[in-house]
Amino acid sequence: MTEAAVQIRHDWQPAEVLALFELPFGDLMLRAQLVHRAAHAPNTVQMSTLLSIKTGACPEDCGYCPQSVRYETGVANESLMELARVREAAERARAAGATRFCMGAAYRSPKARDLKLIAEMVREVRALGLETCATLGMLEPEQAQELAAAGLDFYNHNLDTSAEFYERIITTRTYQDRLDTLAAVRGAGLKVCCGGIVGLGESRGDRAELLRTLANLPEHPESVPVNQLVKVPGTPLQDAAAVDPFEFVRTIAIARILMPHAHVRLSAGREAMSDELQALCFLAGANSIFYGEKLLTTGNPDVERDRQLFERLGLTAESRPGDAPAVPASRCATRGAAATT
Ligand code: SAM
Ligand code: DTB
Ligand code: SF4
Repeated sequence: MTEAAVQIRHDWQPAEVLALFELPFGDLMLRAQLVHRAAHAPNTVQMSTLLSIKTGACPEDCGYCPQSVRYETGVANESLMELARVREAAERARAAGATRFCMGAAYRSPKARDLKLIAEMVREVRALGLETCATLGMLEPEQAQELAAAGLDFYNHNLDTSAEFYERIITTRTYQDRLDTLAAVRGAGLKVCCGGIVGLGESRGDRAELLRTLANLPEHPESVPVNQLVKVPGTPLQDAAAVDPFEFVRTIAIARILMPHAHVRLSAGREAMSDELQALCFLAGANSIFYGEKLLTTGNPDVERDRQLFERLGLTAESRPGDAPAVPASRCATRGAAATT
């Protein structure tokens, strides 16, 4: 029965996704759990730490973002961080237990000179044994290839919301620009991290369309961050209406059902969530978090609160790929032998 729960499809229809949103909550949670348990170890959570390597003064007008130059949000602008400081932050993240280090920059797209410096950062972070992720705005295919050559594992670029609602939130780049960047990232052989935000004033239909667009990409993103809007004073969305927390959980559950093998990340917004709400998100199939007390410019639960939450829920951190065998030891021997022949 659980095997049948996992369907890898790229032809989801709008009505099918909306029908999932309209299921009784318990029925939806059961479906999400069946998919989750068939596709993943049920109680492990992947942990990524974020670092803003270039902060503020972004020319884009994303209505949710504290780093846009257009809004007075009190974020201090900082130029590209020095390599040594990035390495130190990555070492701290690793020591705290993160397995992936995500470097974010407030760019529309990276300039050639900066991309070279960031490629260096990727090499250094990778040498520490961490997975690497970057989010630098739009990329051309050659830029994606340059990052891949430096050993970048993942590139984060979100669709944020449905194509239709998108232009109410961002006017300085199009939905198609985002899809083109995702194609460039895939084309370079990078893993894709792509998701969106709940709470922008979008409808349930928009949430359904976001998830449908993600699932109907030629390949499912390996990582799907589901952010709850962090309402930052000074941004156009500072007073956006809160979304029913159960609707947020439903969004996670449907991301899990539509993209069975993806890591679905319970992303921004955790600081404002109760432990109980986070637990429901994990039950719905979330199996990744941002770990460490800061996102890019806003807060995140501190490490101690997360440690306690994991302990109370019986969750453990997912090990770094290659660190510990994901298959029983008996089968590892065969694998090892095969690798030497
Ligand atoms: N500048 C790059 C870009 O936009 O592609 C990379 C960094 S940008 C901050 C990465 C993502 O963070 C956005 O696409 C958005 O989904 C998310 N984000 C930004 N501000 C947020 C907020 N206030 N609440 C929730 N998510 C947010
Ligand atoms: C993503 O989906 N969420 C992260 C990451 N990708 C780069 C960013 C969240 C940012 C929240 C607002 C801030 O801290 O500035
Ligand atoms: Fe700039 Fe990214 Fe923020 Fe948009 S989300 S304003 S592109 S930093």
